Formats: sequence, C-alpha cells, structure tokens
Amino acid sequence: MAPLTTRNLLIATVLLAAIVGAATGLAASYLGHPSPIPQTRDIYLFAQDLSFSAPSNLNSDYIYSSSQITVNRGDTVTIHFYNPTDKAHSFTIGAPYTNDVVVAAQSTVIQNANITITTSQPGSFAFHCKFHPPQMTGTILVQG
Ligand SMILES: [Cu+2]
Repeated sequence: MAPLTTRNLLIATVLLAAIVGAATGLAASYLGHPSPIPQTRDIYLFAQDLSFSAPSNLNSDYIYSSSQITVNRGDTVTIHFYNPTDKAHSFTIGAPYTNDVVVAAQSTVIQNANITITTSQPGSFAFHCKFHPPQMTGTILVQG
C-alpha cells in the first residue's frame, strides 16, 4: 500500500467524494420522481365566440378557451364551464370520464355548470361541444 502522503490522502478524498456524490445523486434522482400527491384542481373553461363569419367547413366560430387541460392521475378536477355567448354549448366527453353537460346561452346572467371528475385512468381524453363540430374540441391529458 502506498504511504499516506498528503497527495495520496487528497486522491482518496476526491475518490470518496465522487462515490458518495454518485450514490447521493442516484438517490436524489430516484426520489425526485415520486407519484404526485393527488390534488383538487379548479379549471376555468369558457365558450368563446371568435366573432367572424365562419366558412362552411367550420359551421361556426365557437371554441373553448382552453384546448388542453393537463392534470395528474388521482386528481379531483372540477371544470367550471361558463358560457358568455348567445348559443348553447356542451361539455361532452366519453368513457371513462363520461359527461354530457349543456350550458344554455347567456341570458340576463352568464350561465355555467361544474363538471367534476376524479382522474383514475391516465391517458389523453378528447372532449367536445356536440353543437359545434369540428373545431370546438379539447383534450384532458391525465398524466400517470
Ligand atoms: Cu358549442
């Protein structure tokens, strides 16, 4: 074994630091990606009138204010859907988050509905307004 000189001690210290650092870094990166803690999320979604004369392939000029909603699996998500336009709109989505909620046109007050889903299944799930295809659509991305 080499004599314990200052130089050898320095090399040993650097090697030890590298080993400990690598182990700690591995642990940190492993622990850095735990399953997210389920959250209660409030999402605000609006029907929007883009106010142009729609060409025949669009049928209308309505869209949702958000076309992508991203949540984590296990979240309880309440979509607060408001309709400040002069036509009815729906929030329609298939299984496993089946909903078909119609919000009437604005009268003297703005109409709204709350849609609450608990996101048990990860994936990408399209929702749409059944009155205004093809462009009034969106996607809920459930990260799992
Ligand atoms: Cu619509």
